[in-house]
Amino acid sequence: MGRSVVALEKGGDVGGTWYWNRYPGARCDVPSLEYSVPWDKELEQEWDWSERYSAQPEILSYIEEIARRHDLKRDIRFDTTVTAMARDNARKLWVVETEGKAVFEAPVVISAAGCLSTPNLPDIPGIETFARPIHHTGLWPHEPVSFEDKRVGVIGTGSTGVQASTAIAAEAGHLFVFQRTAQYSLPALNRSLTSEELAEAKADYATIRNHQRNSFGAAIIEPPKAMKAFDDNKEARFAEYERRWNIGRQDLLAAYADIGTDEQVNAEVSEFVREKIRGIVKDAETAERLCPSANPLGTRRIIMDTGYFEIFNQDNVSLVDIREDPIARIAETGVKLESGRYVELDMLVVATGYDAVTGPLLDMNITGREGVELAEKWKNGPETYLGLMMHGFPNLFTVTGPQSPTVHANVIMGIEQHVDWIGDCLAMMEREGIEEIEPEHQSELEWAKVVEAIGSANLRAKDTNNWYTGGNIPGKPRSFMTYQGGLDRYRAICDEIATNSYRGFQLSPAKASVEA
Ligand code: N01
Repeated sequence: MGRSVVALEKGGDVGGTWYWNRYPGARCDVPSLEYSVPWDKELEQEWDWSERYSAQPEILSYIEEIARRHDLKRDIRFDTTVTAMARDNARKLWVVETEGKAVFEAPVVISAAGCLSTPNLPDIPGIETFARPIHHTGLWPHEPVSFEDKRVGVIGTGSTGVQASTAIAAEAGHLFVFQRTAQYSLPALNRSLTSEELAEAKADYATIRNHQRNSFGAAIIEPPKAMKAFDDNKEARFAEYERRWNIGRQDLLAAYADIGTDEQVNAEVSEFVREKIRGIVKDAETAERLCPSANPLGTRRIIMDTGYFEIFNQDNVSLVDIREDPIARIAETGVKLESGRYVELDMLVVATGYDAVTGPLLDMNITGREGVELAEKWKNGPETYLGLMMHGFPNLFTVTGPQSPTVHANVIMGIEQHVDWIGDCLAMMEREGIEEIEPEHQSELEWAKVVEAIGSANLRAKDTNNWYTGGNIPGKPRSFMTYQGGLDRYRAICDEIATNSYRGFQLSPAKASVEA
């Protein structure tokens, strides 16, 4: 677009989530052929993904290659953390302060700070006294970490804890998995990609992209059977669950459209998954503890694993059920449970997730027009229009912001939609002589109703103890932080609003153009 741009990046290099998350076993749970940028047709043809689900090092080198091909690093200031940002009303500029570095000024700021990038460091009594190595998965060291002959504890059994535990179990002297809530996980069935598969995708990438852009989750997944689950007979239903379990994607969740909305249907599929766990884990007591029951299947981000439940058949792996026997405190050399049991550890891995979606924005201490603080505006939960902009914060755009689809769709395709929309908006502003754009407050209230209506219709609304609602962070207000209506529908809404003269936004002409 011929703009002058500077990108401020907290990390020491490109990669974002794939720069920080170097923990063992870190892998994408979206198929590699779909988890790639759709806008570089040469790279699409030249890059050969090695596995069905790529591991972190391969994705990081892919991102490195994008930066190299497009000479992106010259515009990025690495190791630059934004500490505060305020709108200077008089000069119509954002003034962006950074830790120990320069102050930057820009009429427009686009936050691409991510939605899972502010690590949640758990407030477990005594955690600061642990005197042996301790690593949060999202802040993993760049140097190799050896688990050999070590007693390693992993706290957390979300997507990250499951991946890390599976990899650490292969090396550690003994692994202790501290589980507070048992979770559903489906087999990823990861494997090498064949040259035929790569060739087939490359021959018709347009079809893959077209499907991604026009589908709910930007994912290639089998559509649900065209009937309510209980209108199908039991034998056919279980055959369908079994078939989808064996695909190695998230297809099981979509076997019937009412799995996400009908409690009884969901209960049947949840039990199907529990039976699978019981079939894998040999010790019946351990299997039962691993069986999720606190929430319906799919209300939390589904986990895709590569042999997770199987590790509990190894002699060097123990499950520590901290729902039944909670952690009392962490001491210098291990974890003390309320029962008095002491688990001595050489290393602690903290896989406790993120202050998701709003955390990265609030971390930047943003003050809008007339001194309004974002933290104050969002004290009861995020208020946005389309998850793209906030009233009172002119010319501040957010990518994968709260109340946008975020991780409910392949995030690369979600980012593409946001960036294209923002790019078109900036082009419109230039063309029309608009100096500032911001949504009306009323538009935010109406968007919140849309987000809530869709969210309430899903069983997810019944499970508020996870990052989708802010329930994973003590004291964080609970709200529907994501738009759950699908990327295809979301795209149509955003496009319609742009086509209708950016309905719901205030557009302020530049002074010069007013005078003209
Ligand atoms: O975090 P989580 P994550 N004491 O919040 C436990 C994406 N992702 O990093 O359930 C003890 O899901 C907590 O327990 P509970 C993906 O979108 C993608 O695993 O609250 N335990 C839970 O078990 C995912 O959803 C990939 O009872 C505590 C765990 O920590 C998102 O990132 C890979 C605790 C946190 O689970 C976040 O996943 C990895 C405490 N004080 C992640 N506090 C891909 O493959 C928290 N826990 C692309």
